Amino acid sequence: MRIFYSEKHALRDAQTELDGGLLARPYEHPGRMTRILEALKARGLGPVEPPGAYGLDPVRRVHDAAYLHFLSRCWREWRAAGHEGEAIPVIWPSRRLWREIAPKNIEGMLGFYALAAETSITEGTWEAAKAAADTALSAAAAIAAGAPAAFALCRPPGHHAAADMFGGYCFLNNAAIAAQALRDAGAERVAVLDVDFHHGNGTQSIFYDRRDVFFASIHGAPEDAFPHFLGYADETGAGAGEGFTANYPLSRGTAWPEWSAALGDALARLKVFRPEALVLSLGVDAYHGDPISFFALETEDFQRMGAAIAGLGAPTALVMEGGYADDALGVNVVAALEGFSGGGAR
Ligand code: Q9C
Ligand code: ZN
Repeated sequence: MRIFYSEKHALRDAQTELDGGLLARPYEHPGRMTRILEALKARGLGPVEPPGAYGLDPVRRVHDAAYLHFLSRCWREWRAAGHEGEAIPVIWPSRRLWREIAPKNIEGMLGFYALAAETSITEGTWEAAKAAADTALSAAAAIAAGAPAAFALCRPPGHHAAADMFGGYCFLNNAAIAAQALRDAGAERVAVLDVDFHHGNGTQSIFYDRRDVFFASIHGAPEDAFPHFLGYADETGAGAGEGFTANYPLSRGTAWPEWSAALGDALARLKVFRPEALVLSLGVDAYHGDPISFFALETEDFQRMGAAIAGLGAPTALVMEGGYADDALGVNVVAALEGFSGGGAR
């Protein structure tokens, strides 16, 4: 399987994540990629190639121009305002504090475009986020050109990022950008299947009223899990998109039997949809050892997962999302890729 990877991910190297009232070392850090690369190499997977440069046009197909302008300027403006730490939002346009007017002040803008406070913006964040989008776009281009599958090994992740919101460690929605690029390359129907432990709220919201992109997500129930406010089973799409979103919220301790039943249902829905291309939002934080999640999948389950998804028979762009059990990241990603490719080191 072709694998795309950019070293520019390392430009996203936040030193702080607001976690439990402390400014702690972020769970989402550059070492995640190192672990995965080592495991790919050990199993002879690849080749690992640098991504192409696609520019911002395909990113603008998904994200608002004003939001991209904010992301590109945030760090400079934060520093120009005299702040010494990383840029962290502290106020939001919440339920009874809302006008549809973007503020000019950087603290106001941070809250306007943030969905959560754990994700600080830092000097290299924008460059790294663009490289991640290029990586996902390269995987999309590979399958559009006829490859059965391609893997975008990218960070920062993307599935929490909406058209105009960052948070949950995400800035640009790599999977959504890849899905839209596949539509623009001529695929009539594109499916996004999100197996990250967390609900893909950003991807869902981007495609919620569309019937040309089916979104399905298996995740920790929002009553208990981040992002807390979206991902209920009754979210099924709106308008023309009614019936083209499927959510599988699952409870604490969910292991392979219940998880795979949800996957089976999601795949049956996708089979009826007949996607011409699939984007897999591949997080491995459903692993039992993940420090911020509460499912109980084992490494072998990621192999089973990959094999089941390959059974759909659609050309697939696999896009890296979350996964924070550093020591198991490599084996879990390799298991998913080998399962998808039918086992063995291909
Ligand atoms: N105190 C992805 O997996 N909440 N994002 C962390 C720890 C944010 C996860 C809670 C989780 C975001 C791409
Ligand atoms: Zn996640």
